[in-house]
Amino acid sequence: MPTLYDFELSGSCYKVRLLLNILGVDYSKHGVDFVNKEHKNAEYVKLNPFGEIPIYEEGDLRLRDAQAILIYVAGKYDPARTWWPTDPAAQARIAQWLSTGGNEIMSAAGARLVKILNYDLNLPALQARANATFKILDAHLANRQWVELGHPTIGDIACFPYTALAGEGEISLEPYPNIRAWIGRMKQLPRFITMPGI
Ligand SMILES: N[C@@H](CCC(=O)N[C@@H](CS)C(=O)NCC(=O)O)C(=O)O
Repeated sequence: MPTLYDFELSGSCYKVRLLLNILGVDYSKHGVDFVNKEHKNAEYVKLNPFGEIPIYEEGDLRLRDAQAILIYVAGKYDPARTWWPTDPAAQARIAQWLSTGGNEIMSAAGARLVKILNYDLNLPALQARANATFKILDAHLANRQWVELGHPTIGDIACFPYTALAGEGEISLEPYPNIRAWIGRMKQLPRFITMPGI
């Protein structure tokens, strides 16, 4: 059975929990004491030299990075291949949003860490970068229901948590009606699960 190194309040771990639940995959959780920086201790860094959560283990496979994990889980556990289709152009379209979810949108995650765990980061810069990203995402969603392909994919899952949690970093989604509508659609997905703050 797969194991997810997990922290309940992590949006990056939640991305993986959400897809595993949607696809009905049985897995066990290995709790990481993120608040007390267990992810930086020597034992943990042997598993992920970047000192970050999540980590996903299945048999001999160990993966770090939520986006990589989404690709693996969707490729392996979604026989219909709707969440991560096999067509190269479809994969590349989705990968654009996997990258956005793991990069630009992480500015909102950083802002949230400042507000909820007192991280010493540049809050206004993070909020500004997140807002610039949300402006682009909102425009992209103006004539679409999902980030690509007209149906939900792992691109949506990668972008969802830290967008939906933006308020915890004091980033308002009020200016972004298309994002708010997309969040509403995400919450209606069959087998959707939530996390604190969403
Ligand atoms: N590229 C990684 C980044 C994940 C990430 O930033 N995780 C945060 C928690 S949500 C973390 O472990 N940060 C390390 C720290 O704050 O010390 C991914 O997308 O999975």
